[in-house]
Amino acid sequence: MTQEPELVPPLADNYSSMVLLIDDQIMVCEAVRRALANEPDISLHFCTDPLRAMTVADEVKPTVILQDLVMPGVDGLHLVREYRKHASTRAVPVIVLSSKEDPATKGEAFAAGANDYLVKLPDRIELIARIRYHTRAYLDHVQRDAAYRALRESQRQLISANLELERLTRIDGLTGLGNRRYFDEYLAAEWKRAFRAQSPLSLLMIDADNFKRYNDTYGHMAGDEVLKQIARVIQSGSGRSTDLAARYGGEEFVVVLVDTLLEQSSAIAERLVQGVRELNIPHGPDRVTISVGVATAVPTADETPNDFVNAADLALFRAKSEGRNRVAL
Ligand code: GH3
Ligand code: MG
Ligand code: MG
Ligand code: MG
Repeated sequence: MTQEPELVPPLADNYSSMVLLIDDQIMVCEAVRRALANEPDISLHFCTDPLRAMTVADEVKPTVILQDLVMPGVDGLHLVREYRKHASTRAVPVIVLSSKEDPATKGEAFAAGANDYLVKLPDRIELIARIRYHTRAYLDHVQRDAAYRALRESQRQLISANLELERLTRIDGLTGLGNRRYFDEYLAAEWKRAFRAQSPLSLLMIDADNFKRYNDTYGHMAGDEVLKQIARVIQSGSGRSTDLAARYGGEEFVVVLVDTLLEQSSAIAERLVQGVRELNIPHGPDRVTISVGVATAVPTADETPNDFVNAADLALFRAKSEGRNRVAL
């Protein structure tokens, strides 16, 4: 018995071919089976019912589809187009296997999405070579695709981790409000914006009253809980999403109100004072309260955000010296 020459050597293990043959003629299936019988790296699954082609392709997960054109009830080209539409078969190489030899039919097959075209019955060596070639191309593609997806996924994770990290650098750990650093940045930016637009900017400087005594009486932990509750009042009471509420430090908070006049800002400040009072947190014979200093300015060229903070601080000092639990302008 003479050994046929092997033009293309079998592929390595990871390149095993799974061939799905769709052909209504059992004779063709039998011939292809015989042609591939001695190739350990090539498995064959055939289906003589073209109506089941998509279902079988889904199950078999072929690395190559051998597709007949003329079949009862279904046009082979229609099937090729269907493979291209479904996720599971979109990239699977399709070799059209037909007895038609005219260029027009071949052109139509390629236009429908076929990757190759063989005239029945093809030479055994050519058939095997093309199956291996397309399997390799397909599996390489699948691998690259998976690697690409993994890369995209890890990039996505990195980006969201960075966003989270950036968010954390702006947040006060105890209260969840903005932190001092974020406040400084935010105020500087809004100050510039208000200067350009010549619009009013307001600042509330908020300080918990007699808080040292609160800690001394109830403990630092209880004090922290109170600060959280005060922060919640400030957060929900300061209104629009463009306003920033932040912890300035210790038991002091700030609210930046953009495009807000003195009258509106002092009304907001009054609401915050009332809101904290209405928490009804016992503080000795009294309740926990806050004092608020309000400053409003249309920025000028020779003023700085620092001057603005000092103005609000001065107002806060007045609120304290006038008896606490109040707003001062
Ligand atoms: P005033 O009404 O004049 O503001 O009196 P005060 O006692 O609040 O003022 P002072 O600045 O003398 O003290 C602030 C106190 O706030 C000191 C400290 O015990 C307390 N404090 C500052 N930061 C924190 C904090 O993060 N947690 C707690 N529990 N207490 C804090
Ligand atoms: Mg046929
Ligand atoms: Mg203080
Ligand atoms: Mg205080």
